[in-house]
Amino acid sequence: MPTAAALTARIRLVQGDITRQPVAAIVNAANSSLLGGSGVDGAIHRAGGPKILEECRHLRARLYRSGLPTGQAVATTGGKLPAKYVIHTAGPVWHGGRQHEGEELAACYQSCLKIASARQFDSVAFPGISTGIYGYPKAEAAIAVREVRQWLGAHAVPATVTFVVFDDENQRLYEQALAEAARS
Ligand code: AR6
Repeated sequence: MPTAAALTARIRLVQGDITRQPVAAIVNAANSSLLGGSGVDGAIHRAGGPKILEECRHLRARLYRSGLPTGQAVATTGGKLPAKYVIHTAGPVWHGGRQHEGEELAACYQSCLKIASARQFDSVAFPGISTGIYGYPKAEAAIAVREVRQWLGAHAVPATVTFVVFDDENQRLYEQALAEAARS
């Protein structure tokens, strides 16, 4: 089991646009259709170009005819992005917190990390899955930090995880969650 300091050294926090991150894979807060949307999903498809959607369409037709279930993830090319791959996950829509949203959100992080590990993606960047259009309270970012730290504690890959936040509020909340996790 790595020390708390060793785990902390493998986690980064960046404020900005996830489509510009020079990592092996970025995570897309997608939806079950896998066919694109707005928010970070729209930004990724715009910046990555049509190859990503092409692969998503194939995946829909072959593996996910009823859509990607909430909490699961699947990887495609990164197209023209600096990241070679995109890991698409379908986060939960927030319904007040009593409909297993927490477990589903945790499952999203686990599914993405499992793919990164299996495919030897050395570095992965996550947006705040579900914290935009899907309405998940931003203050619950600690879930993301906890899941990532747990994973890194037990696995060597990915070597680093970057949390990419867009707004100042998320920046502050993640800083807080990371500092708390580092102390525990
Ligand atoms: N880089 C980093 N973070 C971003 C970016 C960006 N370029 N753009 C937005 N965010 P959202 P969701 C942040 O709404 O809540 C789509 O239509 C944003 O500030 O993109 O999971 C999908 O197709 C927020 O904190 O995703 C689905 O239908 C976080 O990314 C639905 O929205 C997630 O916001 C998914 O909703």
